[in-house]
Amino acid sequence: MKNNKSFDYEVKIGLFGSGGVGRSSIILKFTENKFNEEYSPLIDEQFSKIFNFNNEKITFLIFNSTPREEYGDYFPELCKQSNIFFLVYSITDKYSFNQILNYHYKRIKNILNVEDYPKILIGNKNDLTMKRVIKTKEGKELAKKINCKFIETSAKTGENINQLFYESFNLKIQNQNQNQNQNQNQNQMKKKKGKCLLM
Ligand SMILES: Nc1nc2c(ncn2[C@@H]2O[C@H](COP(=O)(O)OP(=O)(O)O)[C@@H](O)[C@H]2O)c(=O)[nH]1
Ligand SMILES: [Mg+2]
Repeated sequence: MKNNKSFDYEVKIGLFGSGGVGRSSIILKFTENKFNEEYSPLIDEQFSKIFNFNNEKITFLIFNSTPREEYGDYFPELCKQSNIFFLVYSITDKYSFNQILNYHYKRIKNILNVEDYPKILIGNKNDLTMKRVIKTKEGKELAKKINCKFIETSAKTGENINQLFYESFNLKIQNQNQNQNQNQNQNQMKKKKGKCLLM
């Protein structure tokens, strides 16, 4: 549903994943169409980008952080700021893949205190074919297990980067509609209950 602010839609995305999987690079590619070979593990990053899809103006607010002791734990704050969650691993790094289920997926769930939340599983560095250790099939299976879409990206070549953000917009709309339906159902239940009491 559209709102009355200066933008048509707003999608708030939080990126989660082990250090070095390419979260900053995905953001840089999407926001500036640039890629940097150097690794700079910056801490709190916030970006916004207005994007036009089919004449709809979408504002993406993007939050990124690596939880690190010395900078304090930004993870819970990041969860609360986000309404769409990107769970990112690198297809060249088994540890980062395992950490999605063992750490990121579960920790977000605990912080939000919900059964499920809107998320996309992302296997990044898809261009590094020779260094691949996580098969596409394994990514798909994990996505099924945690109930979300799966997409393989390359922040270097730009493969699937715009599609990823477009998917996040779709997910946001889906989620909004679901919440509205739930609210409507709850209101109808209340009305029905009210009627019963009058009889
Ligand atoms: N070949 C390749 N390298 C990538 C890709 N994404 C990130 N990198 C590199 O991996 C390193 C870590 O990326 P970065 O975005 O800083 O990771 P972050 O810690 O998750 O933010 C950097 O040297 C990037 O240049 C990718 O899709 N393909
Ligand atoms: Mg980074």
